[in-house]
Amino acid sequence: MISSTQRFLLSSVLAASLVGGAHAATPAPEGAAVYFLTPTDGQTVSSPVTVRFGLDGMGVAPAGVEREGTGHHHLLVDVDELPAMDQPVPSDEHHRHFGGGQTQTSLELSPGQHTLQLLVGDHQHVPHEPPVMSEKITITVE
Ligand SMILES: [Cu+2]
Repeated sequence: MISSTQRFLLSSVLAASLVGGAHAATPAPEGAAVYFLTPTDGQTVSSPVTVRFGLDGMGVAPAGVEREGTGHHHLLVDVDELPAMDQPVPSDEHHRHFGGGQTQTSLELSPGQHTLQLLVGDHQHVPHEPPVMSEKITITVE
């Protein structure tokens, strides 16, 4: 975890590096946080897994709707290397978009260990600045 001071410094550096660039990142509301309501880290579950997304300090809006202080959820499944934070989140079986504004899903997973992580994207599926991202949790599917 990084402190809010580090976060602020990081934001400033990133913001400065964007000055003059064509792309302006969507700012994350101060204190915004995303996390898993279910399942919890280390939990053993059976498939399909009900995954519930928790979001504090900002709102959910469908993809394509530009509204300050909002975004939509992306669920990263078994992703080791995070996607680029200045581009739209990829869309494939490892990067699931919830562009309708959904806050939960039913996920089919094979038996064994899997990792899950949440990443909020703006109206264009691009992470906020700084990114609003959950911890990565590991679950075991029976
Ligand atoms: Cu998206």
